[in-house]
Amino acid sequence: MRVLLVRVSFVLGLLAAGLLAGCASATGSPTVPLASYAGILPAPVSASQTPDKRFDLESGSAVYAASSAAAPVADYLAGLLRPATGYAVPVVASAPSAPAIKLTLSGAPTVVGDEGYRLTVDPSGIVLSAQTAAGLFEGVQTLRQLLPSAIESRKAVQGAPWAVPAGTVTDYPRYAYRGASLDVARHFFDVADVERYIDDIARYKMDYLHLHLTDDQGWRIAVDGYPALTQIGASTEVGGGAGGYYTQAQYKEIVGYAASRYITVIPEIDMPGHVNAAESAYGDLTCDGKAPAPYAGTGTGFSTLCTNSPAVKTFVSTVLKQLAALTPGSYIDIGGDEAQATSASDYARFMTWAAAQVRADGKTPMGWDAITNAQTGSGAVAEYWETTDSATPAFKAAVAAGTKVVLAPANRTYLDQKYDQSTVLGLDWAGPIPLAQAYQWDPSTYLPGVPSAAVEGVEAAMWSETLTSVADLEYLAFPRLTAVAELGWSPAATHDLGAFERRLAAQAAHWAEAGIGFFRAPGVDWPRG
Ligand code: NGO
Repeated sequence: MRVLLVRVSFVLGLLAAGLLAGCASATGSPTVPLASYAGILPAPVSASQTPDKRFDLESGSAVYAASSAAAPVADYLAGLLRPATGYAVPVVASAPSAPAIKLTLSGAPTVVGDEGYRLTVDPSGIVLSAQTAAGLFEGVQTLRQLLPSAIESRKAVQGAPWAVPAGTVTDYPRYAYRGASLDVARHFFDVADVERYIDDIARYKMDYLHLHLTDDQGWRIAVDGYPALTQIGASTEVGGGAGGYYTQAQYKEIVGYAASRYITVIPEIDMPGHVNAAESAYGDLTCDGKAPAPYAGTGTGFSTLCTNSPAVKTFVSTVLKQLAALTPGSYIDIGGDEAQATSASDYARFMTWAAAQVRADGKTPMGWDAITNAQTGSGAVAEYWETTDSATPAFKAAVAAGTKVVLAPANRTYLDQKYDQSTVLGLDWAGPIPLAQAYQWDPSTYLPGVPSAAVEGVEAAMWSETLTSVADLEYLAFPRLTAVAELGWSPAATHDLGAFERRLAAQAAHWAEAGIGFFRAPGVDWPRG
């Protein structure tokens, strides 16, 4: 009963927010409210809703994969629809007689590109078209937002009619890089936790997961030939907990799971600083040859690899080669932040060498903005995390020479920062970061002296000094993750804080059904619940 009341009060709240219109069942009794195209988040390029018409998903409805390339996304969609509806939702390879949801790789306009889609809903059926399976997947995320929020329940619910309002969406991303990072080093998150976070970011059409795999407090990936990295280097975390690591098989599972959501995993091995965990396992990575004790504090900037030593070169090239082999995507991240314990000249020489190793392994180097003090080559990606918008001359020069930029300004996109002074979780060195601050900026003009053409996209960073569970991650991510996702996906012309806040109000009922806890940020007319 309590659950029911909560659900009804959410619905009432959404009605109050003007984002849902009531609809009636075939018997005329008021039932589940109809979603609105105005609630789609991130805002689509264009959407138009047809009044008074809808498609009803019924017990006989199928998902029709018009080609084998569309089949994996059709399976994924059917998997989303089955639990709550309790319907069989078969995936079929030829046109069914009953109204269906058709997924096709033909007929989408060229403008949708590699990741966009067109969605057409009318009473006789739904057609989702794209040029790639990734585009279909992004369209499915839109479709799921147009269903009643009860579709998110993992148990069968009386949500019928499962109505989708009629209309058309044509949509594609503003930026190629729409990332979220996750620090599994300060606190370890197991495979299931990471997969849950992958699903969280997939909802909002993000396409990169940057995994911060190593830091002073923990080394989280097994490396053949260096067993102590996991035996000793993975044995703790902030606060002294048990830590943990991924075997290479588990890491591959994460990469595969992300790929099934059209998300590319970028592994980060942070160096030449942030290396105490590696050094606690192998003392010859330090210049004095002595292994330091494992570290469970939250300090930064105190450790460094002995950058000129042959043992370090052998170690780093081995690690990078194995990671490259585990990585289907093009980027390998070599960190490079806060190397205060490394001299500037050692830093430049070593990071130039490390970037060349990545290239030799057939990948593109990526790192924090300080890597622009090294020569990382054209097409390398520097991630800007500073709290000011004045990039260094070295950064601007690197961009002029072909370095690409991912924007993750700490005072905008760092999800680990508190929302306000009363937030219990999180750090506040770059914050607090209220929702509007996360949303109100334009990546294309953010850095004076950096042309918009150099900006590959944005990233929402989740550092885990204070975070130990998925619930912690979700509380800090929702809703600010969606602000970064919208900056990455939606056309600049749709940027509007008030409209964004109204879109968020429409998402909240979905989060509640999916068990995603969130911060009720001021400014949003959150449904009661
Ligand atoms: C900084 C630092 C990280 C911290 C994080 C906490 C970067 C790139 N280096 O961001 O080690 O975890 O802040 O907010």
